[in-house]
Amino acid sequence: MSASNENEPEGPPPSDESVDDAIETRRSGRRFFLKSTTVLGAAAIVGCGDDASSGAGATTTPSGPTPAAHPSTHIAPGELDTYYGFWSGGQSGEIRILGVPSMRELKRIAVFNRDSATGHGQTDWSKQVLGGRGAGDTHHVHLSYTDGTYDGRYIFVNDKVHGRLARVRIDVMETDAIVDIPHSQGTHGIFPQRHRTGLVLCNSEFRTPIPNDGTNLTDPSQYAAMHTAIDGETMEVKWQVMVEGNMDLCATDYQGKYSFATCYNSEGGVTLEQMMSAERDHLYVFNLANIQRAVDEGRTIRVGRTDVPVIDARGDNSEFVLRVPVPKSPHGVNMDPTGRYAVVSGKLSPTCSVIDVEKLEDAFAGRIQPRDCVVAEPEVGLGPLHTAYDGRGNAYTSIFLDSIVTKWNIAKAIEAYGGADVDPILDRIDVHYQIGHINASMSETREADGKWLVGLCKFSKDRFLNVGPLKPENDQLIDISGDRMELVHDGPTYSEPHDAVIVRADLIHPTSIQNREAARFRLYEQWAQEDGVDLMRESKIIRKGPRSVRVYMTSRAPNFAITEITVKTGDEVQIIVTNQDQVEDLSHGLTVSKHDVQFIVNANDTNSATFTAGAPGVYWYYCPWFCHAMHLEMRGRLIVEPR
Ligand code: K7E
Ligand code: CUA
Repeated sequence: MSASNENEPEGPPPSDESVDDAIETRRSGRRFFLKSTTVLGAAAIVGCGDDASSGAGATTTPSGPTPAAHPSTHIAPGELDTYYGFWSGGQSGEIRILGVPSMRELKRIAVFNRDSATGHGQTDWSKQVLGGRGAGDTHHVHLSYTDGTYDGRYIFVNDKVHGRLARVRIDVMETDAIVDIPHSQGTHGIFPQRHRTGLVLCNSEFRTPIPNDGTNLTDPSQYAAMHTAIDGETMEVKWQVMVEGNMDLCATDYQGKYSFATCYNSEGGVTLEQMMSAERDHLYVFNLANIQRAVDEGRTIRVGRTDVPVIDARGDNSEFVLRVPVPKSPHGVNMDPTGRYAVVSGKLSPTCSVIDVEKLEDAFAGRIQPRDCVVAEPEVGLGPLHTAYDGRGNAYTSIFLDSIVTKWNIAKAIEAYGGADVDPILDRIDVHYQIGHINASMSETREADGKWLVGLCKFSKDRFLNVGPLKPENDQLIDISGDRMELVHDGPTYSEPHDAVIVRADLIHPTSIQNREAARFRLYEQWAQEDGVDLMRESKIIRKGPRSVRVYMTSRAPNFAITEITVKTGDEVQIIVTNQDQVEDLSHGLTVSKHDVQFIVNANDTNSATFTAGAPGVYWYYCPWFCHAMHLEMRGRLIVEPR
């Protein structure tokens, strides 16, 4: 926390206006739905644009300074942000790194996408892990933990398109492993364990026939979904628990005893009407010790052609899964920093449900009813989705339909649920517009520090220059260090960043040049050993067969060690480039004209791609990254002879 002290906001002058008055001001300025029991259907979403005309910026900060002048977000040229923000890149299939509080985008990490700049999706290694697939949809980015806080080792992220989990190494900020999750469609919520780098739990959002091999095509009552455990160290699928309902968001506790999944379709419906029909759905609580014991004892089934042990936990509560009834179509589940409370957001109910984790043991033992684990259910607004924390006992819930963030106090909510006459709602602020995820600095750790909150708004409408039918999303930064929330920055972003985590900068320590520890280096070393080549020093053209050529080539600014490569048309050509430069920020790369080959080779790095030599002719290959005054001259000729 000391890392951000120099950035302590001076804050606005205290207002005479009480918080209640301020809330009233905001209510009068716009539609206020809180006490309404009407639950809007999905169609209502499109009707929410009228907020724009209410001059929301003015009504939400009646006494605050203008955002541009707010001292706390300004990072002067040459100064560094105090937090890393790790953003999911949504349908781009990538991860983005932002500096917080400046909200400057620092980097994109290609994960499930093909990236023309780095060559991810086109280099030999990335093609292998991606299996030829270039579509990805990342929603949830979470870092590995030790003892309840980030340990700076890995980033985990889901892919909803193909049902995958990827891991990024933080030391070099590159994708390290991608795992296909068996029997899973729409892998959505994921969460790593927080006591150590143990399991990463992954939810299937879609129910499917299991196995989905064509034997059941017409009977949805037999569909099921999987809660899957992947070992965060080995990236192996350890076990799966099969449940009847679909699963949305995921969370873990701080002790390593439980994982959680919201289930919005307890009806088992396949149409919108069917999925929305029940008043109550569930929070699934998975008992990890009981599951592991059953796996160890072989009380599992095999499904389809995989070796993964599966526990069939469909139907009633059991030692494996407890179903805590919560209203209605719940979405987010977020554990508070004390580790005591899991907050489930109602989505189609204006409430959040607070689950006391300490009561779960009694519920699993049948001493209390599952519903008795709910200790508060505050009304927070219409369409609550996700909740973040400030480490001071307060929760911040994103309210999609109302386009607000509601700040509420957990202890007061519990008192109110017990009958006391207290209002747990502390503050509300307009956001622009239709907020999805929300996260606060260190909110998903024991070290939640209550400085910054980001609200990831799905629509920006009028907040930025019009750039056509697809407008940016709006990632808004809110100062939560005081009693009142202050909106301090609008951050346009591309392609739906569903979720983000904000991590103290002192916890993240990437290298400046490649350390050659990632899994892909074993591949290059294996090839070099086969060919008797010293990867770091030697350059060599080797004909491997009648139709295949392998090239080892080093680079050092501004030269490739080989400037002429002669092959025959139709040859399969593999070029392995090793960058001998050990200079920070000095990247080279390789582009082969007209052959769809382009990849980066960072300082002290190796990378490779394989392609088929085209029609006879001369093709320049060149370094695509500006590396030297003679960068444009850093090139050579691929000479393709007729066969
Ligand atoms: Cu709420 Cu995919 Cu986390 Cu989007 S999910 S908002
Ligand atoms: Cu090397 Cu440009």
